[in-house]
Amino acid sequence: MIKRNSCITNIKAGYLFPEIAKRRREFAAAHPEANIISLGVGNTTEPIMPHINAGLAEGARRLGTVEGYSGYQDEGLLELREKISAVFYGGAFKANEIFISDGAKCDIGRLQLLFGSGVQVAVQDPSYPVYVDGSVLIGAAKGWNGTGYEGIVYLPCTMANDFFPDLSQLPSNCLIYFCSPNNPTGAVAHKEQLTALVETAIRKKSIIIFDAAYSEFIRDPALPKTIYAIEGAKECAIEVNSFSKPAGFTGVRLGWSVVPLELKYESGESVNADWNRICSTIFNGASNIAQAGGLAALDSEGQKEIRNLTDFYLGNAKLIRDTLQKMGIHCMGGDNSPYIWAHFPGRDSWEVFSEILEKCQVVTTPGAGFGPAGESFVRFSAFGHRENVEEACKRMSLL
Ligand code: PGU
Repeated sequence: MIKRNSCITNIKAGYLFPEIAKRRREFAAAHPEANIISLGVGNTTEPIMPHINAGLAEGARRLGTVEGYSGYQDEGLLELREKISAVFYGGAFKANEIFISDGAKCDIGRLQLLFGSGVQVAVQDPSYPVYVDGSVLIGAAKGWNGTGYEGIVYLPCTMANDFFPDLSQLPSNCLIYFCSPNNPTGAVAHKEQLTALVETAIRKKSIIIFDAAYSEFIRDPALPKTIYAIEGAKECAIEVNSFSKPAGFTGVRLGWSVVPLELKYESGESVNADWNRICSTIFNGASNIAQAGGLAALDSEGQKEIRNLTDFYLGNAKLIRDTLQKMGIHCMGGDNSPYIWAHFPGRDSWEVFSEILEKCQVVTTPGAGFGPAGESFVRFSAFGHRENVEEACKRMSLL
């Protein structure tokens, strides 16, 4: 028989969020009377707003007409790529530098095909699990050594360094995953920090994959919403982003990646050309209905709806943060990000997860699931109906 892919054998545990769902199911089975509230996985809960929803509906309607019908569109609708460049990057990119995807997670997985199994990967620790697990799946990271995977450089982001890594630890010629606003810590890197990141990447001949999936939650105008706000970033960074969280498209599936024409490998060859080759080979584009919704999300009415929706989730985040702070729990995030990163000094994060589930019937995400430096933290997600968030806060404050 064919042997199992050894990269899959190297994966230590199941993907974090299904594991949490499993523990929730087990708890529900043992306590059928419990009214469980999830502040665990960052999954949107509010209906898609009317103007954006009308865009989706109109996209579906047009497919049923001769004039409006469309089929494959490999790199995505030209109009959508141009609009993304205009709305998010002040027109700094040509349409052929913007690739429409079915979401940031899917692109994060595919992007590693550009660099293969020989690349050294560095991640913020803690980080969104897909960066590390995706690296293991492609063979860039190897076996589990008890605290982390061999081949991954973990850059601790802790209270001691204000959740920004020590860049002197960054190896040369590596792929750096960087997420801001950060999942899970909620920290948002400021301009000087991102400038240092870009300068270090250029000096160390490395490439950044910048995950900006939560950029629309930034309210402080001094905080950069994109890595391309930093001079030099076009030479060293790919950016992934998504309509999932700001427009409620977690189930619709629409995102994009920016691969600048200036970005080159050591050999001088174009990363953009290879990404085009990969996408046209193993990805046939995002749904054209989703893209019609994306266009509606980017006009002025859609932008207002995004602002309202992200304001709503930020309102939830404030409720959670205020509750935890009143309880004397030190926490980060929740002001320019939908995640609150709460510290339980000296505690095992899975144990805290279980305690909150048992005593409050509230699901969270244990910090250790995001990397070794996540131990003794728990992540609270602000995605939820307001009445559920209020009820969860009420139960927690009685703890
Ligand atoms: N990037 C970051 C940093 C994320 O936190 C998430 C979702 C994504 C990308 C996914 O974006 P899509 O465009 O929808 O693909 N993180 C959530 C959901 C869990 C998951 O497995 O994606 C979370 O709870 O962390």
